[in-house]
Amino acid sequence: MTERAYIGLGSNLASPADQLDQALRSLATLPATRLADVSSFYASDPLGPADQPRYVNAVAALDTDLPPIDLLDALQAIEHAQGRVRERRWGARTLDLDIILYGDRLIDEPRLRVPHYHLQARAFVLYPLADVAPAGLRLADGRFLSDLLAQCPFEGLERLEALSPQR
Ligand code: ROI
Repeated sequence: MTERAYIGLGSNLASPADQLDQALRSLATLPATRLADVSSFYASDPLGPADQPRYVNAVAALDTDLPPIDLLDALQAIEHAQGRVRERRWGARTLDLDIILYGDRLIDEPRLRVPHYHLQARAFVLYPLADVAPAGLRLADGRFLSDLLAQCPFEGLERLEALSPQR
């Protein structure tokens, strides 16, 4: 069955916006998957150690027949193909691809937790997600995206008009 999955993209090394563009091209060629929509790109202050560059973040909407773990494997392959390095926990990285939501499933497995952990505290996930999610989106755990947005200020975030994909 085809499911709508939302993927968070983040980078703060090696030309972050280019990393996201490359990742989006790869997402568009995943098997059994259609890249349905892409949010604006946002510059964001780092969560974690402050002595690292600002991030560029976005969210992509996929319509996919890949089961969640297969999708996770595919995302990790893209991260590795783009030479992902991560210097330390919560430190700088070339590319992060996270499954934020997968249909209306709740997943709690060692490798994968959906909805994504700490979603509610991360403006750099919530605001791009709101760009591509339907109005009134309700998460599998019952929370409404609109409520999470209302409780998470648009802080340290900057929409990158010029770099964002044409929508
Ligand atoms: N901070 C921001 N702003 N954006 C991210 O994508 C991001 N990813 C991370 C940590 C290190 C937690 N901080 C981040 O993994």
